[in-house]
Amino acid sequence: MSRSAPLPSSDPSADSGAPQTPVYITTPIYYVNDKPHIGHAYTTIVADYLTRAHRLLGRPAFFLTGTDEHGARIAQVAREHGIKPQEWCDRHSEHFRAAWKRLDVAYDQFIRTTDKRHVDGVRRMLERMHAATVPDGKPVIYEGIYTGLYCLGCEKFITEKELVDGLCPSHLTAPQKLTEKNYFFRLSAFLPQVERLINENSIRILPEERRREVLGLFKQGLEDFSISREKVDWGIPLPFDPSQNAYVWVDALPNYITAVGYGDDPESFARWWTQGTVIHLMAKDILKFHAVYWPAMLLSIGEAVPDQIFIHGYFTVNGQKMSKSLQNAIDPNLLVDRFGTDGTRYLLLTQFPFGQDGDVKADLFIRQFNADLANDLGNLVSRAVTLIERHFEGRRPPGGASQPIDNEQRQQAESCGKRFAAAIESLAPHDAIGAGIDLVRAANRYLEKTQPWSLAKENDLARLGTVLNTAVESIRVAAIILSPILPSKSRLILATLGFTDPEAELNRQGLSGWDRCPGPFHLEAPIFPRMDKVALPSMEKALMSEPTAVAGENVITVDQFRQTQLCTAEVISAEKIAGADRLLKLQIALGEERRQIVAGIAQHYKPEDLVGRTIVVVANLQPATIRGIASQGMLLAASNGPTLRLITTDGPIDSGSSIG
Ligand code: ME8
Repeated sequence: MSRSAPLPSSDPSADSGAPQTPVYITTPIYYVNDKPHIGHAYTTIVADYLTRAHRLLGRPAFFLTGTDEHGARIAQVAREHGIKPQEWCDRHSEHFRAAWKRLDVAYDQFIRTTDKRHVDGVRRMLERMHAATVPDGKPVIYEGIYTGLYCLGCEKFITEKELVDGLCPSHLTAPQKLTEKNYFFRLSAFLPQVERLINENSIRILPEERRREVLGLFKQGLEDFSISREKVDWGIPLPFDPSQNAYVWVDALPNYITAVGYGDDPESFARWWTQGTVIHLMAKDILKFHAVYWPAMLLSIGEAVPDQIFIHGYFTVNGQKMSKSLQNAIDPNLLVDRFGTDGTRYLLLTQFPFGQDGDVKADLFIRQFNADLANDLGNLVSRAVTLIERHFEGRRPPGGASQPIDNEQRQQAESCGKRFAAAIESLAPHDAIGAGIDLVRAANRYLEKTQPWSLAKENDLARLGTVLNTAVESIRVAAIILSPILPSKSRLILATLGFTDPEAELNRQGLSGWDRCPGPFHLEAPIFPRMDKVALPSMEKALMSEPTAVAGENVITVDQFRQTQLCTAEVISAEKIAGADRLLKLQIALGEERRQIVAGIAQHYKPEDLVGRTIVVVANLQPATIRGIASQGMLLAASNGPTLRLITTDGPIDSGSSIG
């Protein structure tokens, strides 16, 4: 196999073999009072994408996600459901893990704030904070009385000014008035240092408008914050006063350090936290906690602050915030049912540039899936590989003389590789994915211009071989740089190009030193089969986690449909039911089994017309009693106003045959 170096990295150290700084990538830990929606999925897939991309560029990476499980709100939700908070957390944390599994999210660790290791780590941090003093000798933690308005939904105190008509604007609920003894964190003592670190980009906040927003907070003034709660019993007791539990944010933020060994694994902690490049990803809702409180907490215990905080945009659906109460949260599992794992990852990450807000129009998903994945990428692979199979028996075509257009296409592949690497460095996943798709489109244009179909007709096999070799090399590079977003389809494409161990190919680390496509080339089935436009007025309705049932618009998944067992049945006898002029009582056979059903078809069919006919019934319906008569199933009929017609088969078939 010949070696080539088609993808020089933008980072020279990748090629020199010098060790690279490890990257530590985190998502927020999600509250377990909700099920995962595409907002959570977005942050998590971006983190997964960046982790895979950094590894591809030869850099060690660690990816952390998890769930935030303590606090008054979780305790309240569990109480409302009549179960213990821990049981609630176990169940709901699992929803997140299950969703990430379906989305092929390969985290290195899934942390739960109820993990013993995390609890021990938080107590360790609080002990150190409690023992610490600020430069003028005052303690970092002090006791005080807090009176304020507390929003359970936000798990934070809110001011009168923030209320709209007396309600929290995010949750539309009235806050509680709380007065209690609390411990406070002397934030004021750390503000100048945190502001300086942000100003000099030691803590880099991206995008720029978010950095300005945070710097604006320092100007408005920020107050010391309370770190404990007296009346909340679902939390971590303060080591220096067990009558109080840690405030949920003081418990949640340190997950980033407890996960990598704060206080119990110095080697791992130094590698990922102290010496690594720490990148926190999140949306704007929790910026203040991460950009101000968290660095101040870390400074108070003498630990390193995060390097980068990236604030991505907010998904809205038809202009509205996604929320449980509005029933407009799109369930990522339903997207996977429809578009597959890689398709969903691609659609979510390409909705809008990383950092910008965006309104999701799920109705456009099918169009984009077909355009980018089925047409551009899928067709490119199938065109090139099919021609190689047809004209070179699937073997790698012999190389011929290159023309300028071939060299241009090779350069295109090289520059897309560089663009990918540069986009990853500058935290622009949207552009990094764009580099892969642009290469695919360039390769399609190259085929349009070089017309391999005509070359085949003219039997110009030398030129045909050069064109196809050039095309498959571009496909190879595109598959590599798209692999962080399309993990399994990229491997499938590499296998189609003849790589026997695509996984090993992608695990080489670093973009140089790749093998050319070895062949044999073989396309088993389309990489991304085109998706039919489903006959739905609104795709969005179909994707909501709790769909509102609107006749004709309600949608179920294939799996849900399969839960309904339909089968053929033969009508053995039929009779009217006295006093019920719409009902007939039927005795039916489902293979060997006999059943009785009651059907509302008396005004459309005479009993004698039904005997001997094959009908379709729902066989796994819970038995019901209708007008005092047992009914063990339901027959299917089509109706339209006054007309009703039985559903039947278009030829003879045994009763009890399954329908699907
Ligand atoms: O805030 N669009 O958890 P959370 C995009 N437990 N991203 C969205 C989104 C949307 N509409 N909605 C949510 C918490 N997200 C705390 C975090 S961290 C120490 C503690 C994503 O379940 C986005 O990443 O409310 C946002 O920051 C996060 O979910 C909030 O998740």
